[in-house]
Amino acid sequence: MESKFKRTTVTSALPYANGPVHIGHLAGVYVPADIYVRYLRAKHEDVIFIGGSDEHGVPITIRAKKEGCTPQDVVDRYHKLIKESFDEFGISFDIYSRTTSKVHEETASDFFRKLYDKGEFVEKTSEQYYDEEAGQFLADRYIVGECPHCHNPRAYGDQCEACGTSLSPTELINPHSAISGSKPVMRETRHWYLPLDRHEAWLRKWILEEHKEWRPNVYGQCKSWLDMGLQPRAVSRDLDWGIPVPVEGADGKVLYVWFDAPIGYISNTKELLPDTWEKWWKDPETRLIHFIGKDNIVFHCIVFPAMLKAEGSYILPDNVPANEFLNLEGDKISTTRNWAIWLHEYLRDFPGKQDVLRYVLTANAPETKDNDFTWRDFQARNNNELVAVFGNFVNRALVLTKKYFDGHVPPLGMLTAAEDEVMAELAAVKGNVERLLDVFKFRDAQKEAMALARAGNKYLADTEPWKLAKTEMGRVATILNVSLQLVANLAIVFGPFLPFSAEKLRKMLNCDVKDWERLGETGLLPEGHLLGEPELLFEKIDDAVIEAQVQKLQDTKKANEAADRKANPIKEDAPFDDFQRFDIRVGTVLECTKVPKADKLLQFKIDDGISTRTIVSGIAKHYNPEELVGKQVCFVANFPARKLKGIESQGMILSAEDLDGSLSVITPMRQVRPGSEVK
Ligand code: B3M
Ligand code: ZN
Repeated sequence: MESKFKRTTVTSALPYANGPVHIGHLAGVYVPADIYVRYLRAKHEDVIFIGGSDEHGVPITIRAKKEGCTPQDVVDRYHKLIKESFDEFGISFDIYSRTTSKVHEETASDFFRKLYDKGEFVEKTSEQYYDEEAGQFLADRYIVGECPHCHNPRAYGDQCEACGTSLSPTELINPHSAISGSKPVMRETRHWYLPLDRHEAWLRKWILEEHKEWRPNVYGQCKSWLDMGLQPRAVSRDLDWGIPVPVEGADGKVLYVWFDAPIGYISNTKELLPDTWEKWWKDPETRLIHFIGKDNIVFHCIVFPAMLKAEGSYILPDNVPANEFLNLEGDKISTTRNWAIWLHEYLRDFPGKQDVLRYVLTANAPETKDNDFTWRDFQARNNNELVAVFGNFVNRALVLTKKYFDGHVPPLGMLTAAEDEVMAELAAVKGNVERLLDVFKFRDAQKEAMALARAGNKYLADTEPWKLAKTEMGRVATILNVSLQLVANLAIVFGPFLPFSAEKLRKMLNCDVKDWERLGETGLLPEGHLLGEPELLFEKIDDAVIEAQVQKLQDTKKANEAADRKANPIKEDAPFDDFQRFDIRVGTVLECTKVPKADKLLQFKIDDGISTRTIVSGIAKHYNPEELVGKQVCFVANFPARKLKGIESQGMILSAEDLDGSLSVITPMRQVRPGSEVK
């Protein structure tokens, strides 16, 4: 199909430079974007790949406060780390710059000014949360409280990370300052708003009618935003970190990070191509594609397009292939809880195995729903697919050629049904992969590429050339010729997905074949061509290596649980009367024994001053029964009796829970008469 486009501008979300990047970033945004760009380059299309760090906004200043350094220190450190991780994973940006660059500050500032001059903003004074202790307004993540939708107690003023809803600070229940913890007051402040309501009509038509091909998750999110009705959005903030609002009387105000960050795509293009950047952003023959994660959909499909339209000279995105989230071992990836596989740590633990992670993340890409990364799956895909299928096929083809033909591509003889079958697979692969990549179905596309390796592997297993070596050298030659052509095709088709392995293959084949148009050809390697040295393309990953990674995550989980207990907040106010209804007494332990077949339970006989009562308590892991005999304990005396392991328990012994979950029985400081009331 002839495309109406001459060139493609590919952007990938600018990660906040407030921490390292993890597998969720890679899976959601950067690997798919990189596959796409490498694919277009292999087709010799005109494409640029724009990336960079997002260095403004509250996430950065919060991190600086936590670390006791300046926001500039934070972004300098993480920009470098992030950029290195991307480089190492072969994310082939044409530029990876930053939103603190001079070009960006000018570009964003001019952009604001242009909209301001055109009357595209409305100015409004409103009351916003203000922290009197810290002496500042509480924008976005500076305010935390309970989510009105899912009741997560740690939702932010701009978003609840538990349920994904975007919020405004005034929606939070029990809001408090993330800086001082204090209860904020309302104070008046003046800001500039982008009146999205004015843009609603054309946005509806543009997205809902003209972009029905967008992924269902993207289209659906846009539709629900549009159906709710769009509201004006503030594009400035009261903060001291960011790009100053470039108008009179705006002291102490900066551009909202979500206003300047997407302009970063434009600034970075300008920095890359100072003379020709405009054609990549303003020519209707340019196709603009934004790769992002699902939490950024509204900004890229509604807010940024409205900004571009308001400016007037820009094109709009043609597609926004947003991914859902990747979870890790069943739990949501969380930077603050260190529940992540950090790229720089992966590289340290698995040097040279970038492609393995790329492969697994694509095979499990969260394209249509959230997906889970597990180390077991990682190992299985490496061992059963990359090693046992792809690597095994390549290795056999090359090693046998070296053995029987001294590393020269042998001549092709008569073809049989086995060749017909594998050639049919080869003939189909280009069309199959293209059809999928053209619509951003990376995971299925990679599956098709793998199907070719599988077909090759099966072909060798079926034809068993090693058994024919003494008797039918002509047949062996044919089989190896066909196999080597398949290997050369694998180098092309896997180029976008596994760039390091494709490079290795080209070296082993001593052939620089990359050209996508040649995919499917049966004569990529001429007869007599001398191959390079065979090497292992992938290697098995042992159980011990995987177990160490699983253990590391378990340790993190334990540490998080301990921290949660520490952070265990005080419950809501309760009336004194409620407390008085509980009859808490001191008793002396007369007997204490383990409950058979219950590893947590101890059975007590307690002198309660009136009689002897039996209480069963779940503290067996924390005490030897003998230690407790003769001690005084506190217990709730008026709970209805209940049966535990067949024993009737007449009360509940009180303990304090420590950070690590260990329990310590509550005991009065001085001996008291059994039956004394605790009040
Ligand atoms: N930095 C949010 C994020 O990292 C934001 C993306 C900006 S893209 C212009 O998820
Ligand atoms: Zn929520």
